[in-house]
Amino acid sequence: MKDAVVLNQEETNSLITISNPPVNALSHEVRKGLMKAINDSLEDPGIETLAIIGSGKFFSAGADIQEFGKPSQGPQLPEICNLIESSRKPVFALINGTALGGGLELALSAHFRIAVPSAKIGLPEIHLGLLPGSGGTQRLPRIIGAEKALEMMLNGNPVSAQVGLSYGVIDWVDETGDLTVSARGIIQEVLEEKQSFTATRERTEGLQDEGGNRNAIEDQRIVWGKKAKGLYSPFQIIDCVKNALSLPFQEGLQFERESFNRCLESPQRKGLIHAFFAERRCKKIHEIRDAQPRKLETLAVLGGGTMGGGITVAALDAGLNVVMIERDEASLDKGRTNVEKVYDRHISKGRMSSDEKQKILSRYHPTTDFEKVSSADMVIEAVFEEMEVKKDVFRKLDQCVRPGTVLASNTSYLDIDQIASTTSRPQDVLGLHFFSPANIMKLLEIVVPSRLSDDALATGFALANRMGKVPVRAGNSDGFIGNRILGAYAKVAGYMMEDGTSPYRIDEAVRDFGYPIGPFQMFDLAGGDIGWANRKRNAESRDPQERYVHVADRICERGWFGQKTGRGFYLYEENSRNGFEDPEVLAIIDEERSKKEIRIRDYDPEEIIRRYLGAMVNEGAKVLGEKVARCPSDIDAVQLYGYGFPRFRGGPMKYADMYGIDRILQDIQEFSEEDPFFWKPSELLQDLVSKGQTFDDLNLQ
Ligand code: 3H9
Repeated sequence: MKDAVVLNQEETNSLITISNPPVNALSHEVRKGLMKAINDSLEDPGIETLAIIGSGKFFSAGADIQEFGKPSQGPQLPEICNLIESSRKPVFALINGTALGGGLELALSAHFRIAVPSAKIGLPEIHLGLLPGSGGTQRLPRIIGAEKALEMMLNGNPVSAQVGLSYGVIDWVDETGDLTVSARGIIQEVLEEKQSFTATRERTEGLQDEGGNRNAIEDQRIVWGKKAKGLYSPFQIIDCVKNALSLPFQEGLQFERESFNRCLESPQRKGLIHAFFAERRCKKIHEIRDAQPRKLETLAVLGGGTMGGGITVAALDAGLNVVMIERDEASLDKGRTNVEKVYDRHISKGRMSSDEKQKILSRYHPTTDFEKVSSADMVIEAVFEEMEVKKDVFRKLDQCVRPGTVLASNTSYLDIDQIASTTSRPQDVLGLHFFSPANIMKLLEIVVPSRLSDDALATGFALANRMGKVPVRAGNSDGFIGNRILGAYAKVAGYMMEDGTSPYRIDEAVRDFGYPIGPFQMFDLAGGDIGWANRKRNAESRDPQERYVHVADRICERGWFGQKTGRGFYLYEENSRNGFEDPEVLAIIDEERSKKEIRIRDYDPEEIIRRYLGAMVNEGAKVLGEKVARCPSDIDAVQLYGYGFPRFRGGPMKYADMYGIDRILQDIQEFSEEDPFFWKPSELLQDLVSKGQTFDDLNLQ
């Protein structure tokens, strides 16, 4: 095994290289190596200076987040940072690329920082439910003041080397193209001029503007008071920075350590780190490991409606040529408008110039000529969600496209095998379920019918990658992963409403759990007519044992389809998305309850969540048992990126593990006494409980 830290003596300088691909995470091996290399260099009388650099494109992406939650092994990063800072020999951080989290904290404890122009520096711990825990909350404000330090820690986004230079975090940006050579010059100058160097803990530039610092703390408290939505670590960060301004360094450091440990133990940290790995795991698809994606330069999109327009923008933004095909000029005009208005909005917000828009649109080719599909490497059909309509389109495509063209259906529910069977090339046909607005929503379900070839599947994943989507492999089952699970918890929301709980209280409980909106707000946003049409379509095949709530139908019968008609479960003022409670809706619900002589039960928020999540997890386990999803964390990724599940809870399957899957099963068994048809416990869930396992045990490594 190669050493994780390599020490090279260059005349009187020790060059210490972190070499832990792919991102130089500060694992136990790296920490051990750093400690030894630094101590050796400090003890060596022939060494006058130390320089720390990363191998490859990263300085370091910070602590090894795989280690969190496992027993920790020394030396710890704070010790290493303290050792660097207290060195009598000047230490230089040579930031050769991205420096994040503990990586930047390592650099902050050095006496000088030299960065390449492409370097990015940041403190993203907040995204993992953590705070910079190696002195970052204490050192950074001493250099750049509370306002900018809080900005970096609370938005968690990295800044460029130039911005770092303007803040004073970076001392030099190397423009020569050879960081180690120019560093040698700088190190020499520091030595020759016998420049004094100050430990970061002794620096005071950032502490001068006491009033400004105090205001920054108070401002952020107000901002996060409004937007935290249950998040824990932002307030811990603010407290740490406040203490950096008022406490002696050692005490501030101690406070930071205790706060960091609290965050580390919190369920939010567990949920957020699970989400981080879930997002990456879903891209590792065993069956296409050796497959080559097909060529993908030109995409044809059939349909210029909301979905077709969004997909077109996503593809243009990914650098592809897009042929948009509509059946007549009027529809094509609407398609054009759907695409252009996205870029016009960017222009009006100052995010894009007209020239940039024109440049992007030069790759956009709207047409009514269906034959133009022959120029495409891939076709995505986004026409009306109706099996016969889709089948017709695929029959036509089969006649017109070149051999090897990948054919995708953007459908939310329909059977892709049936669609594929209308062509002579089922190996080229797959499902791509985009979420609206398709240019913004990150989730893409990639639906795999039985005869799909590996390279066509690899092309689907390659498209997702170019578009910056989170792709989740889904089996070909009604509603795939996401809409199938949605079907279950939407039903339970309806049951609770009919049982006696106001839809507005249900929405409130779901929001308090961490969702941006509740289920009834979501129905109004999506448009009640779509679900209504679906229910009517499925009416005949519905099992008579299934409980059916008529309230949504009664609302739709009045033409109240949600936001777009100004009325649904909520009442909307003109051009407003904020709905008000509607007494007439409550009256409709009451009437339905009386018809069925329902014994009224007003569930409290805890009970609402028990039922809502119970239904979600049970259906998730069924989806898993039927192999529609590969592993539990794929289901989590779907819910996180497509349905607004609160990220800090990690996703429904992670939530179930943390809540206890035995408790989930008990809940389901309790509810099944009222409605055994709906609350049938998943076999897989029962199996896991009986074996004492968790969903996490089923996650692919
Ligand atoms: C911290 O530092 C705490 C300290 O304040 C206090 C400590 C006491 N550890 O994303 P990619 C893996 S908290 C372990 O696909 P990209 C990742 O899983 C940490 N592994 O590439 C993937 O593995 P695989 C603060 C990590 O180029 C591979 O590297 N730091 C870590 O699109 C490539 O990743 C952060 O929060 C890690 N820290 O993006 C940074 N980072 O190939 C989190 C990555 O097996 N990381 N991996 O799937 C990121 O934001 C992005 O990964 C990064 C690279 C921008 C670095």
